Amino acid sequence: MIPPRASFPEGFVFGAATAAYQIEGSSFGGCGPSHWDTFAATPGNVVRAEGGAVACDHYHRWREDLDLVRAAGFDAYRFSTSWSRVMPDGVTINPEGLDFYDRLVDGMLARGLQPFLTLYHWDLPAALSDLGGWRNRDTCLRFGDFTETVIRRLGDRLATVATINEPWCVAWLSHFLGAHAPGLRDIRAAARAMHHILLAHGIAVERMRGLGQTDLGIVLNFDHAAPASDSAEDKAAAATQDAIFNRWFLEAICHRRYPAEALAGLEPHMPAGWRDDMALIGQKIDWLGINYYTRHLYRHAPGTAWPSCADVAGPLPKTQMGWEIYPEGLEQFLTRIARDHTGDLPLYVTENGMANDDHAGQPDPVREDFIAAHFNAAQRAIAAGVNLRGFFYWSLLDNYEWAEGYQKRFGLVHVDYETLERLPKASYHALSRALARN
Ligand code: IFM
Repeated sequence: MIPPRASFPEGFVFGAATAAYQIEGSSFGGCGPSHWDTFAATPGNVVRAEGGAVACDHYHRWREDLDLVRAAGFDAYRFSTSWSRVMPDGVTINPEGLDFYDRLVDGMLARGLQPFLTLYHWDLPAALSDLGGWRNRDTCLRFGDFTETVIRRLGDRLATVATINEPWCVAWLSHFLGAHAPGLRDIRAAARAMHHILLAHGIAVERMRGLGQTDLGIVLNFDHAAPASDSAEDKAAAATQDAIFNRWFLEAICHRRYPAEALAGLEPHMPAGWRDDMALIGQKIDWLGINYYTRHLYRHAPGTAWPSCADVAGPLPKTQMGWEIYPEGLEQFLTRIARDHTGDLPLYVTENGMANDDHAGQPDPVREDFIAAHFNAAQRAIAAGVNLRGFFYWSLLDNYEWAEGYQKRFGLVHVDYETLERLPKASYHALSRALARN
């Protein structure tokens, strides 16, 4: 059973999370093309070559969607602003785009929901991608301009602002593993993106502080990295993955450094003068967002170039994504991050959830159990003294799961992609019973 609201500390924030490209519909409202539109249009990149042109049509159905957030009993809604909607060519403002987010934020407030904004959740304007995207230092400055444009318009009504969602995905997954836009497999591109995405964060925080904006943070994703065996080689492989995935961004933000295990491979490819940016990157933030889904087992892969690691299938039950269900990892990350890096800084679980092969109207007990297990893990971390302030379920709606297209269903609410009809799942109702104020 999902632990009830009353079993969490007073004032704990419960929310649902989404992202612009995954739900809005990028063909509406004067939105420009993003690198996800072009990536998806290239055969072989996305399952069934699906893109976000219509997605869940949230651009037109946002009122109904916010009603669903409210009716579930959530306190907050985590959403993102599409850079290509606000600035279709990356620099010129589209007033229609800003008006949309203005209405959306007012809609949240009218329903008593706290707006948790993420400025960048991956939809880079294609025009900036043409200029090198996150390989190009100039993109960080353009991101500063975008940030200032959004904050000048919405800033007076936001509860919190995150600069970037999951920099590991923006940089490593997209420039080294090639799985997300722009689909590169290039260590030099990856090293530059790994640094520039953090520089963009630093510039954005500085620009927002200049405007007097408060409650600023960043959302990092964490993936428990375990060795596939007790061998020293497999342990070293897991430690390298841990450094790239879990420590690179965290240590830059909290300690103004990059971990040696990751620099070992990346340093020769880093942009000139990167050390001079570390103070800006590691400036004070007000909270940290933690996205957690699963763990991975790693083995040493002899004869391959750095990082010389390979994935090994784990034995635990898996979600529709093929991800092992491992709630202990959430507790471990929360306690480890607070103990080693953030101290008393407020933390939020900004994403946690599972994809399941849901069919309209059928119960989804596995998702209910998944939520219960991860709420329990969060509670154990709180009991251990972690300053955890809230928990956001990913996601409100079934939506566009990037390279996986529309087949992977993470929503508390089922979406029929033919009719775009929304149908709350059993897990939505179970969670709303847990969140009810008695
Ligand atoms: O759908 C994504 C989201 O955009 C970022 N975090 C992970 C989710 C599930 O893969």
